[in-house]
Amino acid sequence: MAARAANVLCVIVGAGHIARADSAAIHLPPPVSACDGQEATIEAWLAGGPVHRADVGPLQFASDGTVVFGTVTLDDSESRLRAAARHAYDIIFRALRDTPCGAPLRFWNFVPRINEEDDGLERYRHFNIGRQEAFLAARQLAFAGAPSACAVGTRAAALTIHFLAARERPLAIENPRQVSAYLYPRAYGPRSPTFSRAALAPLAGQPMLFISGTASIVGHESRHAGDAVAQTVETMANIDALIGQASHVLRDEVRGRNVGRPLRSATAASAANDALAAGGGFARDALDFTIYVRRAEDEAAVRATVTAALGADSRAARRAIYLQADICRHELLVEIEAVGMPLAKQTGNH
Ligand code: 3EB
Repeated sequence: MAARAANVLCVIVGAGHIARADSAAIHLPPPVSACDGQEATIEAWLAGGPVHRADVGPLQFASDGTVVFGTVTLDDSESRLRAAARHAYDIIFRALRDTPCGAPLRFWNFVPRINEEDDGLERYRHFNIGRQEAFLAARQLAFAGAPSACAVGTRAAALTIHFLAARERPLAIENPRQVSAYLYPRAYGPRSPTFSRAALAPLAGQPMLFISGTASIVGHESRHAGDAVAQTVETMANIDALIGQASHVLRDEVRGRNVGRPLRSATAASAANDALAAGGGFARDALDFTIYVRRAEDEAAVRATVTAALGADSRAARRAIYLQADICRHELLVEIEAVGMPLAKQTGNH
């Protein structure tokens, strides 16, 4: 991390690793625990310029004027989770409306008791109802073009949502092996999840790829119930499909084939151009992976499988972080997300 403390948007780090307190950065405890018990830095986002804070009510908000990191925590024990999700996203979208960085890129959702039922419906499905309602009410893209996201369980008592937003809408990317989550059939809940499989956004002058929480799902069905290793292999196949699709979209962006999509812009095109001129395209080894494992006892086997897929000596394998968390479908044991720049030119922004 070469940036000065003043340019830190946010640091998510365990107790005992408290970062410098002399900046405007948001400091957050991790909403989920590391599998190895080492509460090292889980996430850190840097900005290109001086960061200012603009907290509103329960929302903490840090920005350099080109990118925003925000977080909101809402107790959902009194009100229902559906209402808490709706309220949290209402607050976020209202705050974004008042900044030049109104385009959400990436959401991280941490949901208490995610697989338990309230009133006969799984809490993740209640969450999906509140989230989609808020997107529609705020006229945010809830289907094609939605930001990327993950949603996992947390042992914390409160619903916690982190997000990044920027000036331009990201380019949304879907996975050819999977039905878009926003088009899932009703069997998975009354309202579909609101996220794209990945999002591509120009940040720091380069296209940054945000791969959403990805699991062992083909079409819309879970695969390999009960088998954490087979789920990991399937999930990595989904990640590879997304990386391929993202490189494809990047090339199309440069060739101007995305004209008419809401996402095209001069800066996005020029950032994509620079990346391709430098021989870029996305590749596993240029990404930072976070792996969520439901059962602590599966961690060693999941880690071995991910390490083999990434290459034992690879940068990506060395940098991967393993966290223990419940996943959004009870049969899913592993969820993986990844973020990074194209291969040729990378900067440490994570
Ligand atoms: C969310 O924001 C994303 O349905 O394929 C994680 C992993 C998530 C897999 C899927 C959804 C899926 O709801 C949660």
